[in-house]
Amino acid sequence: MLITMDEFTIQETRKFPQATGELSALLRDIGLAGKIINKNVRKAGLSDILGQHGATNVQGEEQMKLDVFANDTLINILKNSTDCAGIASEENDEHLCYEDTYSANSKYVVLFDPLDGSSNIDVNASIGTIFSIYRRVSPLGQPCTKEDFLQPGNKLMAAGYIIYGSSTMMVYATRMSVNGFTLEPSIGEFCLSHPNITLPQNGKIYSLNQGNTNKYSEGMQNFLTYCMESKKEEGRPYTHRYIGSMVADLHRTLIKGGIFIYPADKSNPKGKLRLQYECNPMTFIVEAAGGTGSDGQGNILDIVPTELHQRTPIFIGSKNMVAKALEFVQDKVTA
Ligand code: AHM
Ligand code: MG
Repeated sequence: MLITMDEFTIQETRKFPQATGELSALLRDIGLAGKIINKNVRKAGLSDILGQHGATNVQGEEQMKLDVFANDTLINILKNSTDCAGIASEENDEHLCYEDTYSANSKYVVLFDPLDGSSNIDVNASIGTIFSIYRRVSPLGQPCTKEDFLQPGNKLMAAGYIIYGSSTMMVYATRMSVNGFTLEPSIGEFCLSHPNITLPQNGKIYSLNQGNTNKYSEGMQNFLTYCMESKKEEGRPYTHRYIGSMVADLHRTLIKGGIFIYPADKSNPKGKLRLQYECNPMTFIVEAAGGTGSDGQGNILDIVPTELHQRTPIFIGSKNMVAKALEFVQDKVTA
């Protein structure tokens, strides 16, 4: 029998008598935004016919770039939801507080990357929305503050992503578990398809932009040599897979095991990916599934952010593979 994401979330919430249902409501709102974004992502290849960004279609609607559309959709749905005090988005320079009375009294803030991997739209590869939910630290009844968004990942209440792939899935994690829900298009509901996702401790896939090898540190280059070395009894050489869309690469890592790396390199001494919008939520999900995430020195989730858009190197995935990579790069993460 199908269990919808809403049914599942409510059942889980009932296990905690003190729960108010606000977190479930937020997850439902993010799921709704995901369905609306999905509807437009599915039409992306028709943009030449429907009109490019800025053009007006036959219904008189202005066509928007998909990442702008995704950002606006999340901002508006969370504003209307009244369960969210404010948001921060990879697309906006500053955080945004919802100042109506309901929102000001709500205890959660949401951070998101509305459409990650958007350079993959042109080639019809998977892209995704990544989100994080924190309990605010500012007093209820007042507008949220920047401090609410500068909390370390170890304070996350929930995090997840929606992947617009060969099917559309929403995966979210709480401290208890990670569960995946596939969109059933005929009823427009996310339905439980991947209960209790657990990441294998070992993996055979390494995932990174190998084209950047010359820019990597010596430790990273030695790790790549280790991955490619022939040692049949240890399952090497490993397989290399890289889509260049973090949600897609992490989704595969979560299901099959492996390691995903975006290290520091000569062009990006702090790495490329964003701590709050990409690395924290993904590490929270992967940890809840039994894996781990590091910046090369320590756990990603322990980094106390100082800026909204800060970047970090990331080594994330199966515990044993991450530990092995760190043996090569520890103390040598800067290229
Ligand atoms: P974006 O937020 O501008 O889409 O960039 C993030 C993306 C990730 O999805 C992906 O892991 C990474 O950039 C790929 O970068 P590169 O092309 O340097 O390998
Ligand atoms: Mg991104």
